[in-house]
Amino acid sequence: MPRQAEPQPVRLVDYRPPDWLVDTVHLDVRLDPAQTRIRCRLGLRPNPAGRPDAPLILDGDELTLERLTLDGADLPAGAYDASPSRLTLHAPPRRPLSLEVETVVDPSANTKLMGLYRSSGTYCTQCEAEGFRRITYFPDRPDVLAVYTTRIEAEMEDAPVLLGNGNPVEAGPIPGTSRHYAVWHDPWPKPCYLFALVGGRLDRITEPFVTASGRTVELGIYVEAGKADRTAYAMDSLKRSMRWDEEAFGCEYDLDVFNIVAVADFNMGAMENKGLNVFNDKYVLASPETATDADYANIETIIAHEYFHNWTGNRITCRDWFQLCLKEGLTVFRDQEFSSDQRSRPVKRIADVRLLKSHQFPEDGGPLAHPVRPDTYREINNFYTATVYEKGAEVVRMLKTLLGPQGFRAGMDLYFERHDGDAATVEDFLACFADATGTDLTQFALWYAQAGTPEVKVDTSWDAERGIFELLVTQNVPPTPGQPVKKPMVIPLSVGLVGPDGADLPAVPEEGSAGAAAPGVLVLREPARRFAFHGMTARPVASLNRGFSAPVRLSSDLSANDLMFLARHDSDPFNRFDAAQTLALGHLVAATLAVRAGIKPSEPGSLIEAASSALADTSLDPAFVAQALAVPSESDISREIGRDVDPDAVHAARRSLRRALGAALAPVLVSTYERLAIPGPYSPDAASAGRRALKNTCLDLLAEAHAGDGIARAEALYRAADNMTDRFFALSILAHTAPVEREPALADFYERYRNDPLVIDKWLALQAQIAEPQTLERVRGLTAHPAFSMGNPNRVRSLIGSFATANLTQMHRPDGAGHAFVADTVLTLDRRNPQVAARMLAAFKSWRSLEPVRRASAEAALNRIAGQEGLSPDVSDIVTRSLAG
Ligand code: B3K
Ligand code: ZN
Repeated sequence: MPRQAEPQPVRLVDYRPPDWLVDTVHLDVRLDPAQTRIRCRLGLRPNPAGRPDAPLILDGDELTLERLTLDGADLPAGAYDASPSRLTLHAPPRRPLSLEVETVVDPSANTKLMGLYRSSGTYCTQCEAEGFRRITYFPDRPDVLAVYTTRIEAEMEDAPVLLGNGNPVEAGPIPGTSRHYAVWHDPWPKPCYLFALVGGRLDRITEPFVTASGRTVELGIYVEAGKADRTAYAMDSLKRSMRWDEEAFGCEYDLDVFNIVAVADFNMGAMENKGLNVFNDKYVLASPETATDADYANIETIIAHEYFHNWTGNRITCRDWFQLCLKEGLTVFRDQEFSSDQRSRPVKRIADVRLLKSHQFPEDGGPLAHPVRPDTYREINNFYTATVYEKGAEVVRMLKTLLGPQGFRAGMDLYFERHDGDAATVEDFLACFADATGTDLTQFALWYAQAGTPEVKVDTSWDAERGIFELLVTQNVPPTPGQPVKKPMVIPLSVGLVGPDGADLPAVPEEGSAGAAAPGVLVLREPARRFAFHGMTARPVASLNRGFSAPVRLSSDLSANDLMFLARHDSDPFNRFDAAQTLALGHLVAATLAVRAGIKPSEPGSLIEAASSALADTSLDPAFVAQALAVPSESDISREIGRDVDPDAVHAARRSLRRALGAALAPVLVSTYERLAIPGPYSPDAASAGRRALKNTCLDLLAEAHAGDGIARAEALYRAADNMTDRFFALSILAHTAPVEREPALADFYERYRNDPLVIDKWLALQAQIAEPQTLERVRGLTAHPAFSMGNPNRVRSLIGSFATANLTQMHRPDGAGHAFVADTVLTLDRRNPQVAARMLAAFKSWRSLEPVRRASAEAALNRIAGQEGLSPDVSDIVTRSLAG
């Protein structure tokens, strides 16, 4: 295979408005498993803001042109050029044109799952970011907005359900044939990445929803035959999302129908196509017997996220793909707020920050670091990252912190009013908040432009004589690829001063905090600044960055005693949790270094004390206590260590802390476990889920310590469980802590659920995560198991993705076999599905922080990939950036 020409990077500074606009798109799609014929008629006109005399260039990807007419007439041969990736009309007349293009595609052969493909017999599409060009030639860029009418035709038998964007117009049989058709019309102009169609044999549930202004919308969820009984929670989540968006943001739904289709083969979680969301079935289907509490929570969040895109993404879309965070960061913020309102706000915040630290911080600290709004890309699909999504959401959250709830809402209202129907930019977005509140956001905008996690250091001082408590706050933004020197950022630090009795003291600094931030929010804009608090009668303990108000790495001179005190008394639940985590992380880092040096780690006395007091406080939300008991992850510890990381030492240190906790707390863990093991029917609500989380966390620590009959209890729970949360948690405990009991339980689990691929995914993922040297062979073996398929992204992510990202000791085996295996898989997968391959390759993102032996092996694996001919642009981009610098 010839080496592919390096695709030229796309740069934000090169943005130019389109030369041609598309007002209308009429599609006629004749579905066929191998030869789907697409006739597409475009109503085009020259863009007054474009270049005069510009050719008309339409994007394509692996397309064959079957027919082309302009205003109804064939074009002379020299008037155009057609290649699989481009259709050019050299000198089209500068007036409104009607261009008709016919293409034929093979949905069954489409293994990239971009464009039109078949998933378990269902025809479906995925167009974001650049998949529409795999269906027809089109100016495939988000600032070309058109009104779409779609006629879909198929064999009645093959695809009795035919769905498109917008509202249904007409449908019926095609007389004299076995085929039928449906016409859909979407009145809202949209970019082509929001186009979708679906055809298949699908079951459906529907429910009406009455909007705030009294319109009735028909909601539909479509699933594979026989699975309609697993859609109730998704439907309920959808209705709650629609109501919440009306109440929290004044956003009402705008079509007569809203449809969701669940498919089994999907590159990501879900897709917000206008009026026709397509979902990975994992985020739709749930029953107590097959889904865990975490699955239910994910379904709620993702249903909400895609629905919220209707306003933040669809009604207001992105001018270009550099603006991705404009829809993604903002929509993640909105789904986080929704879930916080539906569940426990502090627990949700803890979970979100955990995710940010475990996924985004390592990205920001490694070779793949990029700004929330990148300014260059080779392959846009590689930028659907934790930085764009999760850090993007944190940036929106900081805006709210800085402007206050009213100021924030005023800015959002102005954004919807000013930009409805637009393809907007981050500047447009920020201007709304600046204008609505009279705030200068110039420096704040650096959050979108500068990569890297800011490091904030706080030094406290106490002048007992004058009653002055002072914080010296400094910031430093570390260098990242392409950005060696950084400017200081605007950092809103929510701070509390906790008095000796545990109550908050007034935290108003002497000079007032600059900016309009709420009381208790200090705003750091300079490299360093002092905040003084006068009139203090006793030395307070500073509770810093409450609620994780800024996504920074914070260090301070708080002592272990201060942290213990905060873990007990802080009125901010997030910081109560965080203080305990900081203590635990400190212990684990020291213990890891001790293990490496062959020294015995110190006893975790104060951690046991903190855990014991959390367990004893029955006034606390069980979900919160479960989070407080969860020992920082191996990836957290590795990140904290930063360099020369030995994953085996990390694992050993973490395991020994868990054992110590389990052994020391056995009696209270047993009593808590027994107290919370309440029989009764399963309910996925947050309170019940929280009780299960705490109960199972207790059991996990007991089993780890081989105390309190932990293993026997886990076996009993596995057998008696009436829901997947308990059964799978019990299985996980056995898999990780009981090598003997593990195998029969795994075999039993497979037999019970062998016909349920989503449950089998859990089984695959669990086995891939076992931290022992035999796991690689086990995973290799499972790739040949009938339940596994390289063609299904969920299977691949469950088995190999879990191994690569959630089993650090085995992925980073010192003999390099883990790296080699993942590299081989990436190469195999790249020929079939480059997006999934590239995402798996990103598991190497922290390779430089490994100790030398493992680092060399990771580098060799990356170099081997880089040396392959014919890599996809997706994999080539990740491997090049991973190795650079
Ligand atoms: N917008 C889609 C993600 C598309 C990913 C394309 N590679 C789902 C979401 O974020 O809501
Ligand atoms: Zn999204």
